[in-house]
Formats: sequence, C-alpha cells, structure tokens
Amino acid sequence: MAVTKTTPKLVDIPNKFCPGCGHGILNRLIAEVIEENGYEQKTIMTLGVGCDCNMNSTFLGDTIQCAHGRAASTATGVKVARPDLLSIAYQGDGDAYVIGLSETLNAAYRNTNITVFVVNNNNFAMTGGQMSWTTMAGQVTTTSPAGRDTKATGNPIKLPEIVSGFDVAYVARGSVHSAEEIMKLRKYVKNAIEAQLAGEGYSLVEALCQCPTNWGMDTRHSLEWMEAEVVPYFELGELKERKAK
Ligand SMILES: Cc1ncc(C[n+]2csc(CCOP(=O)(O)OP(=O)(O)O)c2C)c(N)n1
Ligand code: SF4
Repeated sequence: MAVTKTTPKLVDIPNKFCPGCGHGILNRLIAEVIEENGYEQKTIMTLGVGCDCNMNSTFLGDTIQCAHGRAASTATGVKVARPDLLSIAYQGDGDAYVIGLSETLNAAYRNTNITVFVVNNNNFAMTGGQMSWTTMAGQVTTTSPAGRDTKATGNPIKLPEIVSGFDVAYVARGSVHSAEEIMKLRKYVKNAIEAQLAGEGYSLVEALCQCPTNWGMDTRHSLEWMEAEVVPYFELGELKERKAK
C-alpha cells in the first residue's frame, strides 16, 4: 500500500523565506519530530532575531520572539517554569554565536534541559548579508567585499565543537545540501528533541543551510558551494552522542 506523507500541521502554511532558502527544510524536520512525539500542543519555540523571525507567522505552534541573542536564556526560563513542556530555541548563527554567544555557552555549560537549533548560513542574512563569525575564509559579504580576511578577523567559529566538550547530552551538525544529508539531519533533530524529553540535558544541532539571496547565487550553485567549501570545514556528524537511548 502506498504511504502518503503529508506536511506536518505545524508548518502547513506558505512560508516567508526566500525561494530556495534552507530554513524551511529544518522547520519541517523539527515539526515532524514534534508531531511524532505528540508535542504539538506542548512545545514553546523561542525565536532569535534574524530570518527565523519569519516563523512568528509561519510556524503554527507557540513561539516567543526573544531579544537578539537571548533565545537560549528564554528557553531556559520556559523550561524552569514548565518542565513538562518541550522547550526549543531556534536561532541563526549570528544570533546564537555572535550577539548571543554568552547565552549559548551558559545554557550549554549548565547542561540545561533544552534543545537549541542553529541555522548556520555563514552570514547575517536578515540585515543584508554582513559577515558573521561563521563566514568562510575568503567569502565575499557586504562587510567583507574583498573576501573575509581571517588574519584580521579570526577563523570561522565552530561552536558545536566547543560545547561538545561540556557535560551536555547531545551535539550534532547536519546539512540540507542533499537529500541524503537531510535524512541524516532528521535523525539529529530527533535525537536532540528526544534527549530533552528523556530529561538527558542540553542538546544542540547546527544545520548548514543555504542563503541564495545573500550569497548571490541561484539555489543549485548554493548547494554546490556548500558541498565544495562549507561542508569540508564544518564537518558533519554527531559530535556528542546520547549516553542513554
Ligand atoms: C541588539 C541588535 N543588534 C543588531 C540587530 C540587527 N540584526 C537583526 S538580525 C541580525 C543578524 C541575524 O543573523 P543570523 O542570526 O545569522 O540569522 P539569519 O538572518 O542569517 O538567519 C542583526 C545583526 C538587532 N536587531 N538588534
Ligand atoms: S535572506 Fe537568506 S536566510 Fe533569509 S530567508 Fe532569504 S535565503 Fe533564507
């Protein structure tokens, strides 16, 4: 018998991301796992400031719009007040790793029982494509028109590698550049959410996502650039596996 896979109810609405953006893929995977676990009425998603703000109107579950960089702190507050709820922070790399670096590290350091998803698109997308700490060496952005000079600005930050050294439950990095990697990312999303539901502690999944608009490429070239340049630097896989499964 043929199995029909339907769009999760939580994201069954036209989204507001640019055509070809990677955000929508991660949104769908998260929605699928929330619904699989029966948590659609028991999830609060704390949103960073960036293109993820679009989810205020396109994610049909409960959301809180946080101050820039503060989504992990807000998710911590949600979990302390309502430990029965699934508390998810959804952020961009600029939000979580630059302006919110302290909040991100503190939530991980305390092994707070929350789940953090970070879209790493190698730039500050919403504000017009400025250089972020995840911008690749040599990458042209509006604030690095000659290409990122890592001698002056440091190398792209690998935040998951840092927090996987803490006493946390689960850390992984996935990518949406191919169908195969999307299915692996789905497994990481599931592990991260189910680690929280099992009370195991802090989980973080970074998703490499294309931003065709600010990279100045069409979607196909964005995916090719990710595979050729981004993935070899930001290695994919589970950086910290769950102890108990
Ligand atoms: C305190 C403060 N500083 C700066 C900004 C401007 N700002 C809004 S979104 C953003 C960058 C978001 O980048 P990222 O988190 O990577 O998300 P993306 O848009 O790339 O998905 C910045 C700098 C702001 N809104 N508030
Ligand atoms: S600017 Fe980039 S990250 Fe933002 S919605 Fe458009 S493609 Fe996606």
